[in-house]
Amino acid sequence: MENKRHIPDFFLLDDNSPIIWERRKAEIKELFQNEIYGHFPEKLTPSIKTEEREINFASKARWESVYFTFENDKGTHTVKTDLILPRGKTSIPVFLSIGFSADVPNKYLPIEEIIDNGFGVFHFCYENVTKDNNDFSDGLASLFEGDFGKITLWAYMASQCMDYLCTRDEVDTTRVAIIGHSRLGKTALVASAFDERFFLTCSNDSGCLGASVSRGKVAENETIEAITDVFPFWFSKKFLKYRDNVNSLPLDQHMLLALIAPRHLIIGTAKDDLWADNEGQLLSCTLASRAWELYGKAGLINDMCEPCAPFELTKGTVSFYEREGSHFQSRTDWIAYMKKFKEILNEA
Ligand code: GTR
Repeated sequence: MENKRHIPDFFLLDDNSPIIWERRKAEIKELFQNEIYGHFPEKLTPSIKTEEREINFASKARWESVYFTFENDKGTHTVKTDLILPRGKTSIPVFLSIGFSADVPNKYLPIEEIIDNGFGVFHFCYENVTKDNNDFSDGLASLFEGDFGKITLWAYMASQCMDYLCTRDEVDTTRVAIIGHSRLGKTALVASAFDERFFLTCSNDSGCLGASVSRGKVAENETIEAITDVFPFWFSKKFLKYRDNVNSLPLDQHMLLALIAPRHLIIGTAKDDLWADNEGQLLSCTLASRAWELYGKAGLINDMCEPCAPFELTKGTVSFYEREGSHFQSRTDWIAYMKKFKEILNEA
């Protein structure tokens, strides 16, 4: 796909050596934290309590609520999460789901279907971490000082969940997929960019400041100005200086995707979701693919059409797809993600 939006070359590599790329990656992580999302707070070690739930999906699964209690000299905060694992299985690949609802299942999370496909689910509701508003005295935010946005805190929790999964013998911790929709699709990307333990990243309809490039938006697309009008607290305070000056950003969103290389990445989009700028998300995948090539892998292979046929994920380690319909994390999306996850597992 042609770089019609003239996105500058933020890779800035003298040559294609992986060592130079690793060094540049560290700089890019700094830039994302300094300029857009804010800094990840210090890592706390939570105390964990688990509670077995009676409902067990027709005895096919074990459901435990897992409570993470974080504590430091500023206070304490507990986050409830839910772990549902197919019963009697070992080496279970798991979806770590960052969700809008604490309910299990919920409209975005068809637990039984996921279990039936052989996957476990570890789920947390983002507002159990910290509320989706400007109040930084709430939840986990109250334990830390510094300039971080709420997306960073939700991503911080995802890493904590990964730590916990590593303590579970039934889980294949080398096969954990992180998934989120919309603002939580942005969060899934940030979490995976900063935590290389995620094997697969499924970012659903993430759009502006998620998978889509920030430059070259048209009237129907969400811009930095529009998003920071309503959700300034998702980002660092420093980010506001780019509101009407997108071209001065020292990077663009494809570099966030590039940080996920050489791992598996799926960018899911919905045809009617003009706000999310699907062309900008496809361009992002195209430009980011250079990072996969640095590891000797194909990133996006888009040999179908642009965008690809509905319900078909493109081949390659970076998969893009555009389904019919509007902004939603639908069963159609889940089916596509699970199919791809299985394909990857079978290749290994
Ligand atoms: C919109 C926001 C989008 C997207 C969405 C959501 O209003 O502007 O960037 O994240 O919310 O999270 O539902």
